[in-house]
Amino acid sequence: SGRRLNEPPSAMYVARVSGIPTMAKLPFQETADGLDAAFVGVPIDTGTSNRPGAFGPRQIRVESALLRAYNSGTGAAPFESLMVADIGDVNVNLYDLKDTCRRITEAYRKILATGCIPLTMGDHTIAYPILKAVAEHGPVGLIHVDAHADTTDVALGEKISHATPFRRCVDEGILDCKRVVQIGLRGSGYSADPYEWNRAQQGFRVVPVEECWFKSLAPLMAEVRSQMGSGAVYLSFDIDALDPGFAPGTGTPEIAGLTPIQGVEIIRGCRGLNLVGCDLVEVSPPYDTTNTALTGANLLFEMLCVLPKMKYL
Ligand SMILES: [Mn+2]
Repeated sequence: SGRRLNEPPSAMYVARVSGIPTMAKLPFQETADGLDAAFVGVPIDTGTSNRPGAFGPRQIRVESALLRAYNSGTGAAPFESLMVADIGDVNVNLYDLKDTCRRITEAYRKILATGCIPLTMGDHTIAYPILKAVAEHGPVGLIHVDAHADTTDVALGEKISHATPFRRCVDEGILDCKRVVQIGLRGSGYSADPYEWNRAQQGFRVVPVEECWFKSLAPLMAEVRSQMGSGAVYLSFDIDALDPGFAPGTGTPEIAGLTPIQGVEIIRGCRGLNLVGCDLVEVSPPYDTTNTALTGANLLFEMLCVLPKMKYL
């Protein structure tokens, strides 16, 4: 097209450890104007119920210095396909989660109005105010990867937290419930069948982790693609979907989770879908004894590599 696109500096020519840590060392710009996709941070942990860590987006950006320009597994060339930048963080209110949600929806209205696809980092509370902006043109499909269903109605008397985003979305008609899948759910519950509301009452497809153990998730994703069809889809990936052996730096870890390979299979399985937004949430650096933020950075790169209009070389 002749359009000059942003690309990360190659570590062949610019030392990886140099520079200001934007996501993938991409240029920073203030707004989404002119972008096809943008990395966005929402640095809050006030919706978290355990082991908080609001510096998740910042730490993912630091670790993302290891990312390179091409996806050697799929051939995706994101920086030859799309104009991408880091547009910094939403100006959150650390002392008022509801006001933060209002600020997020307002910020995402502006981002989406430019035609840009946001790739967001934060805690899981943010999926609700983001989806509220995304669904202003109609309900959307959802691929939700998580250890938890995040469909609690009320906790400690409050309707807004990292446990409630998809409940609020259902309340407000934001989700196309026949096009919702939740993958990797597990752990002890508040009842014997904690997913009954999701499955029986809302018609979500629920894939508990036991259905994921010991196998490739590529066949599952073929089914998910036909469930999603050609309509708008949002991908929300909670890092705690992965086994805490791989990703301990998170607030509410649950044993016996997905492998990073399965996480990548899920994201690569989204290729061809009409993705309108993605997030990677719940990275908590204070509890990160290994590579959780680096894993998060790579999963965000994989998301970028399946966005519409991607070229595969
Ligand atoms: Mn979650």
